Amino acid sequence: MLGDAGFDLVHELDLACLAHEPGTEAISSTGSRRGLLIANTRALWPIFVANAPVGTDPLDRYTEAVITTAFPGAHVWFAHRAPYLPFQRIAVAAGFAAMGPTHLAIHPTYGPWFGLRALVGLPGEPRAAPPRLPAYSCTGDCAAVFARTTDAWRSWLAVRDACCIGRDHRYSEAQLAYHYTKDPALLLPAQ
Ligand code: B12
Repeated sequence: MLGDAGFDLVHELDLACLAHEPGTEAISSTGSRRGLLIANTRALWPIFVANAPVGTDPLDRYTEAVITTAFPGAHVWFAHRAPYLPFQRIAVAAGFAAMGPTHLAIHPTYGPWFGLRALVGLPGEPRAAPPRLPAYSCTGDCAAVFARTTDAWRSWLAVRDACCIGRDHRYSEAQLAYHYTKDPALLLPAQ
């Protein structure tokens, strides 16, 4: 169901792995151990565009509607909701991604081309220990691009483009432009 709605990356974790991660006290205080980290690749874009709710913050509201419907009664923390949880560090502690020299979390297959959306705490024991990451061999070429960032969103896009991992999974131009600008016109059907 989550995959059909565009949230195609679901990573099991033992929430105990966050015990020493600053800023995650709200998670440990629930006592839940079985966690799911929910993310998306570019697969989300066409599904979201076809189902985007009208009004402000459509992606946030779409995300909340899908995930709360999928896990009724569960603890759910959304990456977009303040007070923000440190989702990048959660992704690293969970074995989902490694922290790159650009402070972007890098997935071994998708590189920087994913969005972290939510963490779900379920009842019961964790299903699997966090898996070891496949070797992530970083050329470090991105660091120079990161050092040149400005207020222009294209300069931040250049940081993602400089990552040596996951280039085949780059977002479409429309998805990219939407994530950086939130321009609602990008959600309208092509004329
Ligand atoms: C607030 C926020 C922002 C703010 C402020 C960031 C800041 N430095 O203060 C703004 C709007 C500027 C921002 C921008 C971007 N962000 Co941002 N942001 C967040 C958010 C919602 C909360 C961060 C936070 O305060 N965490 C809580 C604190 C306690 O944890 P922390 O580990 O100390 O957090 C620090 C880092 O997360 C860092 N940070 C946040 N965003 C980014 C992006 C980059 C490139 C860098 C270097 C650092 C950074 O700033 C935090 C405070 O110092 C997170 C989602 C989340 N809940 O983590 C996304 C998140 C970190 N952002 C993300 C991204 C991709 C970006 C952008 C690159 C593009 C975008 N918006 O799609 C841009 C880059 C900058 C730009 N100018 O275009 C992704 C990172 C994915 C990844 N692979 O690592 C996240 C996880 C959102 C997601 N849905 O996946 N972001």
